[in-house]
Amino acid sequence: MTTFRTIAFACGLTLLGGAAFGHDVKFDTIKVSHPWTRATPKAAPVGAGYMTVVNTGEAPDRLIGASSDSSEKVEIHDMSMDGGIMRMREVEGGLPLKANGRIELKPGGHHLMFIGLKTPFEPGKTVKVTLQFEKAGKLDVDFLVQGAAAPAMDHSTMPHMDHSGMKPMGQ
Ligand SMILES: [Cu+2]
Repeated sequence: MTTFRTIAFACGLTLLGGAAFGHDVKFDTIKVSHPWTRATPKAAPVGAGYMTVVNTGEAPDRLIGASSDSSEKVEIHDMSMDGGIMRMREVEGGLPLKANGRIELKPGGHHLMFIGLKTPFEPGKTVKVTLQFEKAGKLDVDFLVQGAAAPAMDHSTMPHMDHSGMKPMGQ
């Protein structure tokens, strides 16, 4: 599917610094560090999740999907600039994870997209997510909800970001 979306308002705001706190979840050959998400305004349709996934095994693996009771579905997204507008799309086939490699899901890049939120994400709470790996299988991870008033945007990493195509966060 090549569904380009312009609903970048939730995961397009590149508020960095969210990895300053967090926790690790170890599962056989997979370690997930600092899984976190951001608090969402009331009635927000989507949220974004971030984490670092480390493959400590000797064989490659692949993050092929995720699910959560918190939302109707969870997709793996990529984000890119297109003519000054930030767009994101679902990653086909998931994210490859090399042997002894890592993938980082972070603002402005790959992220989990929670679509159809059932309740807002509240600061200090956790969002339960089941990650699905091709070889390692399912891994339950609690994503910490960070306050929406996160540290300011770092334009040095995304100098050409244009917010004009985004909806406000409506806080
Ligand atoms: Cu997204």
